[in-house]
Amino acid sequence: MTISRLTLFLVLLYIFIDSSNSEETCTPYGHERYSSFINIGNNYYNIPHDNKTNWFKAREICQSMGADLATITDDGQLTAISNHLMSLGYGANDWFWTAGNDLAEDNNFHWVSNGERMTFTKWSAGQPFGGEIEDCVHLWLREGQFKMNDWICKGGNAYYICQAPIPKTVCVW
Ligand SMILES: [Ca+2]
Ligand SMILES: [Ca+2]
Repeated sequence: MTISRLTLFLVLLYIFIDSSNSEETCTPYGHERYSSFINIGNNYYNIPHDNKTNWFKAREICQSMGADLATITDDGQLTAISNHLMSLGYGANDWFWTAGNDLAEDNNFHWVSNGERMTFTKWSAGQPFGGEIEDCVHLWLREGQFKMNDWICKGGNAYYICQAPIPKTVCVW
């Protein structure tokens, strides 16, 4: 009896591992591939390298992963993200959306992910300077580090940083 239970356990374990690794589980939903959130600093991020879009669409994509645009609340986290992006070869022309915005009230920046005010900011020189035209915050490489800039939410296409509370792997298009 013990052996047959062990066999049953191993079979179920095999099925579980097989289904979690199989590419087939992505297919029924029309997704193309798996993509993992990786640990950077104290959080988990997914930074698609093959897609640029506007801020709203970027948020939709992050939310479809059970995540949201990145909420960067201290200098250590920004530095970790910045170092990661630079290690991948991203430079001055690669911009990355975050959850930061002043859509509701000009020059009063909040994180759309949790509704909290942006108490930590690290603007690049001369920013924010977008008034009512530039309301969404992205990172760009300025003065040797990825820093913040307000930019046109719907007019501009950029990469985006999705953040999840736990490590996970998701199906993406
Ligand atoms: Ca603004
Ligand atoms: Ca700006």
